[in-house]
Amino acid sequence: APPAHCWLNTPDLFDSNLQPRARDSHKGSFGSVAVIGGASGMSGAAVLAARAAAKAGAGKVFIGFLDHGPAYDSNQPELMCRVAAELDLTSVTLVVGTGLGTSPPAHDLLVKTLMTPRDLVLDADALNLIAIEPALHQLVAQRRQSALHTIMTPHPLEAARLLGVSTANIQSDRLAAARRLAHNFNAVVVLKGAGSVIAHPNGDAIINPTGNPALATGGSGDVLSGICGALLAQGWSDWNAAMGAVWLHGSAADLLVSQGCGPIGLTASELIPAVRSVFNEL
Ligand code: NPW
Ligand code: AMP
Ligand code: MG
Repeated sequence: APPAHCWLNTPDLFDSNLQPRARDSHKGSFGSVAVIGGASGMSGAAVLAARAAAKAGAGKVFIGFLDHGPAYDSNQPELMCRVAAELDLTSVTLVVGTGLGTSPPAHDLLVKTLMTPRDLVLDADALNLIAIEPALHQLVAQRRQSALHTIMTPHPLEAARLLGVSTANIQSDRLAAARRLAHNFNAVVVLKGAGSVIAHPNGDAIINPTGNPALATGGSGDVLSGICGALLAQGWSDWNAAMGAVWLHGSAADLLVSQGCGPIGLTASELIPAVRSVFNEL
């Protein structure tokens, strides 16, 4: 095998995707995202991912709540809120796991999405369910053979669950852990945390320099998964979408801290419009 490489993340790595919008473009030009998650008590996680997908440029955004959720998002009524079982998955990019829980219905929804031939972001409880049930590993790993894009976004504890090791073990060699996950699951992996590592199944890896401890707040990972979904929906590869999303997410937090909105007390909701600002400046 050729030697694997490691880079620092900069927009130069994904600027081939930064084309101006064509004058005759329409919402269909920018894809649709469906966020599947939001079990009772964690609806907000799915809402955050969906709002982020919309502000990162997806043409249309749906939420499929696990069982029941709000009829619409009064802060962002353009989101289309459904029950997951009623979503048409045939032409959407899927973001699965934010606030999904690990109940039997959550498991069944995850299996359904893994078997849907659409690009996919796996976060949070989707990762926890995969960690619990090794039979799901193969469903993830075989997707790449069908040219489907897959991004997994574990934080260190989720990565530890997936690899069956301790969080300390993950953190002691983050580059190796991210590469091992990408290899095992045949997917692009974002190992989150200070200096997020993006790993490709071929062994290549990217370390992200943007972001700061303002991001250490509930929901910030849910925002990241929504951005990943939006970039996939806009036609970016999983590799470029992962590096673009992580760079934008961190840069948005850096911008907000420079404006006095952190590091103390930045909320995940506030991150979302800043992601849009940073993206439009690129
Ligand atoms: P500790 O405390 O150090 O032992 P969990 P979750 C560790 C949803 N959410 N470096 C750390 O462990 C999610 O989408 C809903 C080192 C931390 O306590 C999920 O579906 C929200 N360690 C569900 O909740 C907003 C690190 O992991 C533990 C680390 C559960 O997700 C919140 C947490 O992991 C949330 O997003 C790091 N960089 N990062 C909503 N508004 O509805 C994390 N850890 O137990 O998997 O719980 O991440 O909160
Ligand atoms: P989650 O734990 O799923 O909510 O994800 C947290 C998000 O915030 C991930 O994108 C992390 O990379 C990011 N994050 C958390 N803490 C830090 C930190 N100290 N520096 C930079 N990014 C962080
Ligand atoms: Mg999370």
